[in-house]
Amino acid sequence: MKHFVTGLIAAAVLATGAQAQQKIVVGHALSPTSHYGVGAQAFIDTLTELSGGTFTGEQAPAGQLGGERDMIEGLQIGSLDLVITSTGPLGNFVPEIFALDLPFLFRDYDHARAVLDGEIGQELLAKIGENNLVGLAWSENGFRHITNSQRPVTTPADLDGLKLRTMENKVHMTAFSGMGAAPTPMAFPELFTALQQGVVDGQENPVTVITASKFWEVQKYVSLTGHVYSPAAVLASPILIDGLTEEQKGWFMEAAKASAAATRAEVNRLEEAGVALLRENGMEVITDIDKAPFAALAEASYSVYTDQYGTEMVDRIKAVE
Ligand code: EAX
Repeated sequence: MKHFVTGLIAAAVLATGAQAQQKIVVGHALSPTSHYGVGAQAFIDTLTELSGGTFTGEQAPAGQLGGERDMIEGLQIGSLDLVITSTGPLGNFVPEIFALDLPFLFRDYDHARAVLDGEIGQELLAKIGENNLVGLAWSENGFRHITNSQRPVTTPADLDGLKLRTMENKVHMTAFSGMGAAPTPMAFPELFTALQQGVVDGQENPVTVITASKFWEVQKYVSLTGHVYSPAAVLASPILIDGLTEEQKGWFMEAAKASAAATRAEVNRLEEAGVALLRENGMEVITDIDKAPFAALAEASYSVYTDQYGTEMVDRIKAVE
């Protein structure tokens, strides 16, 4: 609530001047220099520019305002304006989104981006809009890989008994149970300490997050399993958006697109440079992985989505060139 109220007071005070001004708070889980940080700044800069300074903004990075689930709830009650979040907890609010979390569904970055930038992406943003949230744009986290402190993981058998932090997402948890790990769902802000203290042995995240969070300080091995593509969404509070004029809504849409583009560019950069960075920081990177046995065991998680919605969306996603 604090930021919303602060925003209102700032707007009221400044309304007595030449032009009302409103500061938008953009929450995310990672560091200000991460791919989300870059995207948050692009949002703020674009919005400020398009609005001629009527709107300004600031980042609330590193889970300052809670985990991704907490921040999404913040949007719904209007205590937070904008969030850049993985889809990890989003399916708990908009179950159709679980389709995007299915393992080994997206072939590569081009495929994922084509799906999200096309008809399917638009449909899913609209679904978000039916659940007391506003989906402004699809941004990106990246293909996820497994890290751990115990042993090199090259086959599913190596996951046996490994306590692995997953996102609070039942598709992911079912997938990792199927692959033989012991999934432990946890909000991201708790993860570094949990790894440090050995509460969990491992976790899975894209190179972007592993580098932004310096997981090499607490993890030895990274296996490039690329087991699931992790989209991110630029979400806004409906309470904020409903109060805007059509012109202002357009600025927010444009700013969200600029944010997603900046984040994707940073994902591209880190996909190029990231593995060397992991090695430089002492991680053992296992690149030669046969994905087929992981995929076969993770298949069970598809029913979390298809039992409710059938296979149509999955087939449509696969068919996108
Ligand atoms: O959105 O929770 C997670 O592992 C996410 O990938 C991370 O917070 C970035």
